[in-house]
Amino acid sequence: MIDRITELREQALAELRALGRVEEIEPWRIKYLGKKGAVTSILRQLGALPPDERRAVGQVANETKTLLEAQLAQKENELKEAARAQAMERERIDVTLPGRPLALGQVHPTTRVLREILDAFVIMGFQIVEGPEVEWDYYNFEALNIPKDHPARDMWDTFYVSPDGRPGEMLLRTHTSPNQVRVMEKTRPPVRVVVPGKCYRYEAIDPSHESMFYQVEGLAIGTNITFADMKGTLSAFARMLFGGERKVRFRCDYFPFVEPGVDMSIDCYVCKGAGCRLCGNTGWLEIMGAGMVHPKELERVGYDPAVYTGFAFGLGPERIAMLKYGIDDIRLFYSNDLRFLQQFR
Ligand code: FA5
Repeated sequence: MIDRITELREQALAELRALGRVEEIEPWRIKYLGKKGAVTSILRQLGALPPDERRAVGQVANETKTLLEAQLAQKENELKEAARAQAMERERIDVTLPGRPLALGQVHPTTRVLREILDAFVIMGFQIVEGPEVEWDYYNFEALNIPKDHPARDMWDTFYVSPDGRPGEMLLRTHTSPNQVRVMEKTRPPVRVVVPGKCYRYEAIDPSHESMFYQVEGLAIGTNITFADMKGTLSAFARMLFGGERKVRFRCDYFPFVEPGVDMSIDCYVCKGAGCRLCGNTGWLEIMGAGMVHPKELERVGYDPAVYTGFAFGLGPERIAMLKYGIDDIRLFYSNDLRFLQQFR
């Protein structure tokens, strides 16, 4: 019997030594020390032995049990420690490795120029306000002296939305000019505002025309505001954006909501007016439409045209950006080509 126990002990110890993972411990314990384990069943059989043999066998069996329990505890600790060390090794961080560079975004060229434009007018005392992109026909056309049959509607054709019961009366605004009316309806003079925002047109898209583009509208109303004030303000703006030596030119133009109306150009800063590719050999670059606010528009919002006068202007930031950065195709702005966008850091 004692030989059997000794053999069993050696077998159990050999198997225990061979264990390599914490999860293998429990099956081993059940096999030898569990309720129905090999050592436990020997201890159970002790009662059936003759008394003199029972003492000697009992001592060996109990010693074996104690030894195996102690060895089990030690092995369990060793395996747990090894598992912890392995986990640490797996999760080790090499703090000397160089970091992965983060991809930094940058401001879109339109936003960049938009900010420059707005800054220039804010310096001159204008406030920035915004208006809706989805607009009533009334504000986009009617209130700007463009009734339903007016030919100007052809050059400002747009996308219509049809709210219930009012088809054809709501549209995507074709310019920021509706905000002249919206601002005047809400405030009393003096008014000095610039209104940036997106505009939409049913456009044959080409290198200088998009169907979605930005505009900045400007409006100044007060007493004694003259055409000379408009020229002075817009010239100062052009020089802030394009350099102090810029010459400016105002030519007659027609917009139904101003009288007189003008288009404003700067002398071409590439050829200094001599004529080149950028200015189409004219020596001039057109940058905005402007004019003195039409008395009928003032009357419509309850401003007395005998007391109040003012000027308005509208310009396209993409076109300004094209001039500033030598961009030859407006379609590049919104085609999401990173090779283009990443040049504006
Ligand atoms: C207007 O939209 C007038 N509301 C401007 C104005 C305001 C005149 C106040 C007088 C007083 P125009 O259609 O010319 O005018 O557009 C003004 C500017 O918007 C253009 O000079 C151009 O820079 C930009 N623009 C117009 N159409 C497009 C287009 N399809 N794509 C890109 N930019 C455009």
